[in-house]
Amino acid sequence: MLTIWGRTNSINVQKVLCCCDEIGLPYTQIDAGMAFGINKTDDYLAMNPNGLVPTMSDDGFILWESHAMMRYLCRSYDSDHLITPKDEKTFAKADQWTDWAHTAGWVPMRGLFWGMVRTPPEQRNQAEINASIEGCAKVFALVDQQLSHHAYIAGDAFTFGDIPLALLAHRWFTIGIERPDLPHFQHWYEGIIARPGFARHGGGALS
Ligand SMILES: N[C@@H](CCC(=O)N[C@@H](CS)C(=O)NCC(=O)O)C(=O)O
Repeated sequence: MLTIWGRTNSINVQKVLCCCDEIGLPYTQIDAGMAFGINKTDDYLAMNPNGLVPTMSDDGFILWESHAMMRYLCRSYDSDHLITPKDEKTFAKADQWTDWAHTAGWVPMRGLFWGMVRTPPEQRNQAEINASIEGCAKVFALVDQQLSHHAYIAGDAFTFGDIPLALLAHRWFTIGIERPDLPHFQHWYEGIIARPGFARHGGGALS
């Protein structure tokens, strides 16, 4: 029995939920974090001493860090290889882009997301938001270039590596800003947002 703690508007929780939905894996989701609380309680901290979401229990096996959770779920449960490449090199490419979404993609997106979605208009710092837009445009240009050669980020098939990037893309294309034209990135995003497994938790309104 799989239990996932974390509010459904968190990008890191969404990565894990999208992964389960794409694999067709049943789970129980429990709201936790921000307004829901729970993540600072002793019971929660005993599972995840960081006090962050998501956290997962697989029949008592506790795991945190969204990317470690995605890899665990893919390797343990995706025996049909729906989103988990059989080939180690393709797996490594999917893994590379998954971590890149954290280390390169989220850095500028965090400023844009918090500035535009979680800050009231009268309190926004437009200079910081503009710098975040510029940063996002730079990293997404790199993704656009990759997607000019391949249908998906790790090659010709959809993999778990597309999930973190598509969650960033959803924020990029949904937040009301002026964006440079990145046609391959946009085309790829439109294909992914149409996938029921992704759209259920990855395609909603931002909050
Ligand atoms: N590297 C961690 C980051 C976890 C993280 O920063 N989670 C945020 C939500 S995206 C959080 O717990 N924020 C506090 C809260 O929701 O109360 C992961 O990928 O799981």
